Amino acid sequence: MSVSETTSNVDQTPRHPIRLVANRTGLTVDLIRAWEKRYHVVDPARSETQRRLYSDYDIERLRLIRIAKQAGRRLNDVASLPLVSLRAVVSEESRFQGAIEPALTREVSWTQSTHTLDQSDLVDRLLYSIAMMDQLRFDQLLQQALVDLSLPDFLEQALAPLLAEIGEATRRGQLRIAHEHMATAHLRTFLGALRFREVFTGSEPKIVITTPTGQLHELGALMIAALVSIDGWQPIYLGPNTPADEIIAAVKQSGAKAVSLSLTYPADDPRIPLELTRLRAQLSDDVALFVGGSAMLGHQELIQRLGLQTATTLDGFRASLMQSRTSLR
Ligand code: B12
Repeated sequence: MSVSETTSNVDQTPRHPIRLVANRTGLTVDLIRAWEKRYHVVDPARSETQRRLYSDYDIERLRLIRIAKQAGRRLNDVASLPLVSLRAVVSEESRFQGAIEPALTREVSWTQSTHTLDQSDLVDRLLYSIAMMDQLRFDQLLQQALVDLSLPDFLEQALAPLLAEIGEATRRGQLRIAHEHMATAHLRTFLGALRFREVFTGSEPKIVITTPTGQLHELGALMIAALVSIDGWQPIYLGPNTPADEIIAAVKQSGAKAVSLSLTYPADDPRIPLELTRLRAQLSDDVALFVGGSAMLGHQELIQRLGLQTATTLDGFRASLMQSRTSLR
């Protein structure tokens, strides 16, 4: 055993049965036994009844060796490496493997170090909980992040990059459609609840928030709905895919002073210019019309021509919204 092995801070008390080890490492019981016999990857203790007993240290070794093997390493080459070298191998591989493996390695070290969230790899840990289909953990991480971060930082630094990573990982086949659906279904309710976290008196100016006809991605709009509440606006969230005439009706009935539209996909839907033009023409001049989202970029000329308000960052959006509020007085 090398020096780094003896100084490793991972608990070496033998206490876990092989089934638990299989669950935690993603290996089958048979494979664990075979790796022990053939490659001596771990050397479990025995209980009084001769059952194998593994430590946290064994579990971490097995998890890291599994990742290294998946990345293409030969078991013979990694089986006897000390923990510190295994971590180095896996972290080297993770730079080439994309989102999921770094999440896995960081989760391993996180579980053993501290339970305080470290913002720098929050996105990876969220991603990891999704990859493990662990909705409870996903929710806990989101709740904790909201304690650690302001709402704007939570949205911009955690959620927006997380959604981009989910999109990429799904496209690359590292996450399944089911993972993406689990995450977005959860975020819909999670973000939805944030809209009413602030105390409202009922006298706040109102803003109608939605996405236009054909735009089914709604998380951007939900992020906006959560955000405006902290600046003293009362959000009226219509859900996605709302025709211009219905948005107009909602504004008239509620007396809203602003509308926010999120465009995500598809960017080239010919209905977008028609709906935006109709909205601007039918809404009274004192109703501010905001447009944002990743698919907005292709419509700059139209946005300028119609005099719509826009922003590329959430901070920029808040600043413009603040201005609209001042002009209401
Ligand atoms: C969640 C998701 C889904 C969910 C949507 C669930 C739901 N109820 O919303 C589901 C699984 C249903 C889905 C389906 C599809 N999706 Co999808 N999806 C995503 C994902 C992962 C997140 C989308 C999201 O909500 N983004 C919203 C926010 C976070 O991003 P944003 O628009 O950039 O907004 C930011 C700012 O602009 C700002 N903002 C937002 N609104 C506003 C408004 C104002 C006024 C302002 C100022 C700012 C602002 O706030 C945000 C944070 O900074 C993205 C990945 C990604 N990179 O976004 C893919 C993604 C958008 N989807 C994509 C695709 C291709 C699809 C499908 C065609 C997949 C398929 N083969 O079926 C379908 C199409 C469905 C349809 N007909 O529209 C592609 C689009 C590619 C493209 N641009 O051409 C993406 C980019 C994934 C990818 N990398 O390929 N998807």
